[in-house]
Order: sequence, then structure tokens, then C-alpha cells
Amino acid sequence: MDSCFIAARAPLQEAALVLFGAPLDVTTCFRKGTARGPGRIREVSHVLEEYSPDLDADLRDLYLHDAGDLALPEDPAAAVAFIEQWVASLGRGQVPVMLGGEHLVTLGAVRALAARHPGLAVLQLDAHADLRDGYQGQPLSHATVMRRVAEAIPPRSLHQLGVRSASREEMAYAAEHTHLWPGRLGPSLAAVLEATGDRPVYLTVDIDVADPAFAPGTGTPEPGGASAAELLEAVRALRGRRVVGLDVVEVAPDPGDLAAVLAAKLVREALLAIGG
Ligand SMILES: [Mn+2]
Repeated sequence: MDSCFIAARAPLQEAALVLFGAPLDVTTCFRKGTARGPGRIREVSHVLEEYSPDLDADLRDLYLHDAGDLALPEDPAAAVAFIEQWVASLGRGQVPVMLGGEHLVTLGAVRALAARHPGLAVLQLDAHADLRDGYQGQPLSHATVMRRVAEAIPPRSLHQLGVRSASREEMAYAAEHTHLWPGRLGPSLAAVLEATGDRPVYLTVDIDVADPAFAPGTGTPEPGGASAAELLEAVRALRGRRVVGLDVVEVAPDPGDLAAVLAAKLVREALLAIGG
């Protein structure tokens, strides 16, 4: 069925990996369109092969289910609560794989998984720190989401990579409370994986961590980012790690589908790296 993500053939009850869309697009400020992200990522996923030469692994060997898009309320707090309850309703061994939607959706998944997995570390790949305490009068927004995440887990368990845009206050907060790793993704990720050891990990990829040349279709493009190859390598480096959930967010489809195809390939490589 072409409306599903590629190779998502397992029934929900038998699935080890449960993919779903969270098409929230209410606090986005510069460019709308993330509500169309999940659907477009699914559609373009079918241009990819099910097999990954880089990982020598095949989606047909996984138990992947696509649950479709959640019917989210428009109120940000209600939408986050909806996602939290939905993720909490999954089986203990099932790994949620969420397609955004604006970045705020991550908060719901992290809250659900932090309750389930003590010691949860969050790995954020993002151009922006997203650490504001409030934004446009809102405590819940794509620009505040990681500040709220840092309240749901011990803030030092938040590892931020690829960040190249933040306010002075956000950088001060990061220095004092979170782990923000400057520089290139590869070396930073190696250090993070060393630091987190065998703790459970939640991965959140804001597609704007990639340079806009590789992913122009996003709400808040920020020049100077990672290449598609660097980003794919980073995701593959999670192979063998205890990834208990992940998301790819902030795809606002561009006419050439560069962002959506990159997102689909990131999801494929992440699924194959995690296994199940
Ligand atoms: Mn973000």
C-alpha cells in the first residue's frame, strides 16, 4: 500500500517498530508546511530501495508497522498530551518512529519514554538549540521544545549536536545545564556515544540540521549545516545502540522533495541500524 512507509507490512501487534505521523503545524513561525511532512515522506520513501548497501541490511527483515497519522488537536498542550498517551499505549518492546510535524511533537514522545526507560538520554540533531523558556508568549513551541525536554529528563542527559543558531541566553543555558557539542557531527556523536554507554537513547532529528542546500524544505532554514552524507553517517553510527524511540521532524516539503527524500532515507537507515 503506497500510503504507508516503504516495507511497513507488519500488523501492529507483531511490530517491533511502529511508525506514525504527527502532522502538527501550529507554532511554526517563518514557513508553514510541516503538516504535509509525514505524508510526503511516506510517498517519496518508495523511491528508495528496501536494502541498504552501507549497512548490508534490508527492511524486509524488520517488523515495521505504519499506524498512519495521529488526529492531533490544534492546541499545543493538548497535542503534546495526545502524543504522550499514544506512545505510552504501545507495547513495552515496541519502538515508536515519529514523522513530524513541527519539533514540538518530540516532547510528547520523550515524556512517554522517559517514564518507561529510566536513564533515558536524548540525542538532538538540530540547527537550533530550541532552548528558549518561552517564544511569542508560548511555553510550548518549536523554539522551546528542548527546554521542556530538559525538564522531562535530567538536563545533562540532553545531548545537542549540529547547533549553529541560538540566542546568547540559550547558549548560556546550554553551557550550564545541557550537553551542547560544537563542531562536526561525526566526532561529536562518537563522544556522545562514549558518554551515554549502554543507556537507552531517544534520537530526534530536525531536518534543518542538514544544510539548506540538502534540505531546503523546512520551516526555519539555517545555512552552514551538515551534508546529507554526514547526517546519514551519523544515524548509521547508532547501530547496536539501545535506541528506544526516534523522530524526524520539520520537513515542510519543497518542490524538488529534497528534504522529504533525505528524511525518508534517514528513517530507513535509522530503522536498519536499530533493527527489530
Ligand atoms: Mn528544532
